Parts: sequence; structure tokens; C-alpha cells
Amino acid sequence: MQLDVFTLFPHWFEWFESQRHVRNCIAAGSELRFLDYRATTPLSAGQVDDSPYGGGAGMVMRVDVVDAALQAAYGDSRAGRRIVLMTPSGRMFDEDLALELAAEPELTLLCGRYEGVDERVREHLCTDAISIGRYVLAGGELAAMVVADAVLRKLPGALGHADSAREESFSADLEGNPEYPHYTRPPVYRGWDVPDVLLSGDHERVREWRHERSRERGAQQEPGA
Ligand code: 6GU
Repeated sequence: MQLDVFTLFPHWFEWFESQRHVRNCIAAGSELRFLDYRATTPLSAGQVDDSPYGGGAGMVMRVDVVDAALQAAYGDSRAGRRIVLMTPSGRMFDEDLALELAAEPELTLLCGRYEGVDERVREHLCTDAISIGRYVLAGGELAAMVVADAVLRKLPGALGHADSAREESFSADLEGNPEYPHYTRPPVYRGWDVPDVLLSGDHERVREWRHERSRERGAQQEPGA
């Protein structure tokens, strides 16, 4: 995958890029770029925002600044590329959307700051708008890291073990439910013991027990549970 993130704070992503599954993706051929709106702004003194028409508090990211950044990166060949605005008013991000985006050869995430981004960015420059939850973050960067993290770990070679993404939370193998609990040594710690079935060596019973726990957790996450 070719993943580009546009931001005013590209250095925030240095930690993100250092994660094992992200490094694995790069080693397997994925390309990540973190691009600074200020590097390509057509305005003087690195300006990227302006006060809102109609008045009100705060500043708004300018459409010409975002367009110039996209133009510098892609020229006129944006067609077919998934370009996503990170915004609390976007489509709610979940595991299905992570899988959908992981199938894209080219993905762009646009981070906004300040009070928001000129609506013409969403109307004319983006294919999607995504939110990671019903709360407000100071900017799109943390949300972009969440999306990039969830998407990249879906790519082949991201995880060390070929099976580690199969029976994980929200997978088809678990009927969309959260993952079952895990235990490891010691078998008893401060009187807290491990369920007997996991020590039984009976793989079929272990499998059934895990799927039951997974279904239980799914029911607990239902609204109103
Ligand atoms: Cl994508 N951006 C911001 N600023 N806040 C959010 C968000 C995104 N998703 C949830 N809250």
C-alpha cells in the first residue's frame, strides 16, 4: 500500500512509523509518507488557515492550501486514489472499514487542525470523511494514527505470525465478536486460577470455550447491555 498522511505535524508520526507492524509493512513493500501542508502552502509566511466567513471563534484550514499539498504530491493524477478527510463528522471507523481501506492500493489521510477545514475540501478534494468516535480531538493526527494502525496491520506480512489476525476481535472467525480471554503461566497467581479447560489439552473443548466467551463479550458490548 502507498499511504500518505497530510498534516501540520509530520514529526508526530516518527513514533508511529517505528512500530513493529508498521516497519514490517514497509519491509514488505508498503510506502508511507508524512507530508507537511506548510511545505507547499501558496501563502506567505507558511500560512495555512484563515478566519471563518460568517464569523465565529477559531480558524479554518484553507482549501487552496490543501489543494496545493495534494497537487504537489499527485499532480493531476488523483483519480482512483482514496482521499479521506479525518473529521468528527465523518463515517464511523470500525473493523469493516479498516478491512475495506486495507484493500486499497493507495490511501491518503488528511488531518485537520483548528476549528476545522474549509468544507470545499470535503466536497471537492476528498472521496471519504472518517471519524474514530463521538468525541472531539484537537486535530486529526491521533485519529489518522488510529486508522493507519488498524489498516496497516491488516496487510500481509504486518504481523509476525500468519494466524495472529485470524481469530482476533471482530473477525469473521469470531462471528464479529470481540476476542476471548487469554491466560499464560503461572497457572495460579495469588489464588487467581486459570480456567481448567485451558489446561485440559482437549483442543475441541478449548475451541468451544473460547467461542462461547467471545459471544458473551459481544453480547456485553451491545447497546443497552
Ligand atoms: Cl477524525 N478528528 C477530530 N479532530 N476529532 C475526532 C475525530 C477526528 N474522530 C473523533 N474525534
